[in-house]
Amino acid sequence: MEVKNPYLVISAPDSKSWPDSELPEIVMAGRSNVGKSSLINTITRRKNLAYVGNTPGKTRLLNFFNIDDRFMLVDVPGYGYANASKKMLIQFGEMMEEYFGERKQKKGLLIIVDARHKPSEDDLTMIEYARYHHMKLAIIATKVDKLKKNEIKKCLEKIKTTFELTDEEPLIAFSSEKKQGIDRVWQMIDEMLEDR
Ligand SMILES: Nc1nc2c(ncn2[C@@H]2O[C@H](COP(=O)(O)OP(=O)(O)O)[C@@H](O)[C@H]2O)c(=O)[nH]1
Ligand SMILES: [Mg+2]
Repeated sequence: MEVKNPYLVISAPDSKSWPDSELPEIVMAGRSNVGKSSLINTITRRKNLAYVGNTPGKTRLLNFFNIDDRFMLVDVPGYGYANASKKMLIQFGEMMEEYFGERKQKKGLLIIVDARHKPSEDDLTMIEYARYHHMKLAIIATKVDKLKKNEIKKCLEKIKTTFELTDEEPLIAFSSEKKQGIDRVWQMIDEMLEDR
């Protein structure tokens, strides 16, 4: 997949600002610092489409990227950083409940995890949203370049069992550093967009 003209439509602070668009939407979520912005830049082959290394948790915004008028990539703010206030956690939960509950265009959820670590409670909450709303979903385990060859299989297995992934819920090994897994991510997005 070659992306020609991706652009940020809006960083939406609330549902009133969600784009007035019929395009199908693919949601990307993950802990802050997991490598989500890098992944967005890597699969679109842009350096700065998604800002890398921004202050974790500073923003509570849903970023809507228009990908060649084909679909919207919805970048969820990184969750799970240490000093999040209770109020922010509640706001985040409400925002996601509203999005998953109301947004008809949602087609699939990609949850980004660090290949080296066991998924967090927040990651598990995220996968439950998708299952509850019968969305297609996939897990992307990124930063696999940080693992030794003989560790990769074991780490992926741990992620699979923690999420209790079914055969319909793929796990994709990825590295922005090594540009690994790009084709599989696009394959997954295409499948999600073809659905219905
Ligand atoms: N080694 C390695 N580092 C990565 C990879 N992806 C992201 N990083 C680094 O992880 C940090 C956080 O990345 P970022 O994309 O900003 O994470 P975000 O907070 O999830 O958007 C940065 O220092 C990136 O350079 C990867 O695939 N491999
Ligand atoms: Mg980011």
